[in-house]
Amino acid sequence: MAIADHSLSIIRGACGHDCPDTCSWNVTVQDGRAQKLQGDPNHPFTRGTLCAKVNHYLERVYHDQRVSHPLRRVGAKGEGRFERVTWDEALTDIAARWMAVIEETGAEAILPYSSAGTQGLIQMSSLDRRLFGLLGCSNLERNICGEVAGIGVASTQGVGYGADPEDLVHSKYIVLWGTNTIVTNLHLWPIITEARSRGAKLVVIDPIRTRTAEQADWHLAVRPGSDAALALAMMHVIIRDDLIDHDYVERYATGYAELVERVREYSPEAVASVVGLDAAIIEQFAREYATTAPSLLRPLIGIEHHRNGAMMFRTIACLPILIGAWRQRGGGLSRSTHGLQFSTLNIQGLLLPQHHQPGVRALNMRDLGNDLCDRTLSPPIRSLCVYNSNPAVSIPNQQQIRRGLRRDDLFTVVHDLFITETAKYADYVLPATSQIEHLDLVPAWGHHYLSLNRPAIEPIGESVANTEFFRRLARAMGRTEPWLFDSDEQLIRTVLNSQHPWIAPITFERLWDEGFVRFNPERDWLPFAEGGFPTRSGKAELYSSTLAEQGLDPLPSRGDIRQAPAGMLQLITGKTLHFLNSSYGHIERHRNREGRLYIELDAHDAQSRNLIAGRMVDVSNNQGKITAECRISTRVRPGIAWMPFGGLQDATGEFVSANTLTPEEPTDWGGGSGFYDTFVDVLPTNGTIRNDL
Ligand SMILES: Nc1nc2c(c(=O)[nH]1)N[C@H]1C(S)=C(S)[C@@H](COP(=O)(O)OP(=O)(O)OC[C@H]3O[C@@H](n4cnc5c(=O)[nH]c(N)nc54)[C@H](O)[C@@H]3O)O[C@H]1N2
Ligand SMILES: Nc1nc2c(c(=O)[nH]1)N[C@H]1C(S)=C(S)[C@@H](COP(=O)(O)OP(=O)(O)OC[C@H]3O[C@@H](n4cnc5c(=O)[nH]c(N)nc54)[C@H](O)[C@@H]3O)O[C@H]1N2
Ligand code: SF4
Ligand SMILES: [Mo]
Repeated sequence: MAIADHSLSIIRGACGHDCPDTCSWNVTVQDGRAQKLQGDPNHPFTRGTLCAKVNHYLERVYHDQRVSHPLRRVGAKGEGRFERVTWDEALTDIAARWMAVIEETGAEAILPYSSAGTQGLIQMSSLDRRLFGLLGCSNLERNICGEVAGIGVASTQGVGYGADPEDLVHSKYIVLWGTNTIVTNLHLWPIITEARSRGAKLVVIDPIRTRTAEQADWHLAVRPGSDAALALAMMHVIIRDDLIDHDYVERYATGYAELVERVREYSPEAVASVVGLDAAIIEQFAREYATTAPSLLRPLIGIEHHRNGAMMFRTIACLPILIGAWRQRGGGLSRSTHGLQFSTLNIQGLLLPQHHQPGVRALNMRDLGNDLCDRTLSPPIRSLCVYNSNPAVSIPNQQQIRRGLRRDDLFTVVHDLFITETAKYADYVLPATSQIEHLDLVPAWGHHYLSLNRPAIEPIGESVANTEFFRRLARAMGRTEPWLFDSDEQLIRTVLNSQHPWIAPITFERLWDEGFVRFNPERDWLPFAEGGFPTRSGKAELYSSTLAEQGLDPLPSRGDIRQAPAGMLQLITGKTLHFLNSSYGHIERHRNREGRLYIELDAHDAQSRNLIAGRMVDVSNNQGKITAECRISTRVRPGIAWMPFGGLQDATGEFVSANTLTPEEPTDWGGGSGFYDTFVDVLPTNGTIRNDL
């Protein structure tokens, strides 16, 4: 008789959520069940702590609402009623329907729809891209997060990344520019705290007095979308007062003379009302920034969600060049490390683009609602395969998305851990594994460590990892190409098989033993201390001929700053402490912490609309309407309202998303979404209020 193994084992892993921190963790397992999940104290960046969400990750893993076997719809679309089926039944039907679609209208009528629900590399993008690429399904432009910021910065400095975030510890002047670090990038905070203990000043630029702004030495509550105007006024002061590093600019930048002309009109007085700060404050900020060394700018993603998002990032990126801040450790600009990590890995080997069908159309993920409802689209979208994303919550123009998802002639397949708002509309819901049930390689966008996530427990029920889901689909469709069936370990070994000097010493075995490895071993690395900007001119482009060729403004500019129509408020819909994007909203602990759906606004704005704190209000525009609890605070600038993004129950008990109110309008370039340029009326509501939520 076999003796049961009651011994404890500790398995190393890493968080796969869409978050810059990529924390390392240890999972304690006994009798096949995970007992504890704790931060790994050995990780130099995440240092043994997790966060308000993932401290309770095992509740998510073992949640009784986990989808544990394949489900087929029995109710109406959106109702969320399903019956249990076998994997074989589901796969046979999906394969048959897809082959019929391909036969009748071509594979472009199938749209794979995914985001970064897990940002582990092979579960995010590997066999899915190979299979859908081979079939010739529509491509998806995944531009909802980070693309605009990256491309905006790159139009100035050639790439979207900058200084190593760990180098912030050497800074003497840190500007958190439209990023709520304590909520969204928690593990950077101890580094900032250490820099402050060594004398650094912390400035936060945000229209909202966030948790991070509250902790700052100086909070500049700018008007939304005005950051490029602020940066131009700073450049005006820097040039006027000759705080320029002329040697750096002459050697490593191009377009200085044109920039001097451009910023002439942007005096602090001229932009004060646009930016919403006194001219004297702008003067002081510009001078402090330019005369304290090393000074470092830290934008992350947040401000790309404006219509002038790319231009704001491009313009901000000009500042460190003018003052030569790149020369010093702890100086320059530090944002996502995503591009740096990806440029060292063998991504082509993972995706195998040589096997994809050529000339296939690409649809932007932002436009899902209109694309689903567009009967003139040729071919129309006849099937949707959703994984790693929850568009019925996170994408603008919700009403239109839901109208599209309700279409009787749309065949929708969703692979997720839970019956998400999107899954409620699916014909099939298939069970996905959590991070402690599958293997993955996890790059980070907030630091320079690459982590291996080892599975700690067997998959719950009949759930399968994304890679296995796509192997099964390929088999059901009769495909036999061996590279559609590579194992998870093979895929990771492929992506590590790169000649880049920074990655070359990292092997699968080393990651298995050590859990994480610093991918950039050069501790003294400074990206642009001696120029080396990888632009077309080889210099930092204060004037960009590439932008000119695209019909865009070649010089930094304030961009198109949207103004609220009379009587309306600008609605910013952001991230919260206890949710991770559209995730965690259905879990009691997290929902209780965030409370009922609310909108927060300034006392004068509330008074002039007869709004009372704690009462329900109707928040509406021509996109739709949401009923939310009114909160009145001094955190938000007059003229602005703030509402959490992600799933919360409204006054009627429905899960609603702030994206009911956001339009699909694109950013200036980079293909993103101007979510935060949303304008709403807020009025008292007479609707019924449920108090038992
Ligand atoms: N109004 C407004 N809208 C926004 C934003 C905002 O600030 N305001 N932010 C935008 C941004 S920056 C982003 S990144 C998006 C994010 O929006 P979403 O894409 O909705 O992000 P997540 O909640 O991270 O993940 C989506 C889904 O992936 C699932 N998932 C997790 N792991 C796996 C897995 O291994 N396999 C499978 N198949 N599924 C998995 C999760 O359960 C979840 O349902 O939202 C955007 N939308
Ligand atoms: N707890 C938690 N952490 C998360 C997430 C989450 O949902 N919850 N999501 C993750 C994801 S996907 C991402 S992309 C990152 C995003 O992380 P961040 O880049 O920090 O992004 P946001 O929270 O979208 O926006 C940051 C701040 O920008 C401010 N802001 C809005 N408009 C403007 C403006 O015009 N100018 C200025 N200066 N500020 C403005 C907002 O008020 C907000 O406080 O966070 C990640 N981390
Ligand atoms: S969500 Fe972010 S902060 Fe929380 S554990 Fe995961 S990587 Fe760390
Ligand atoms: Mo994001």
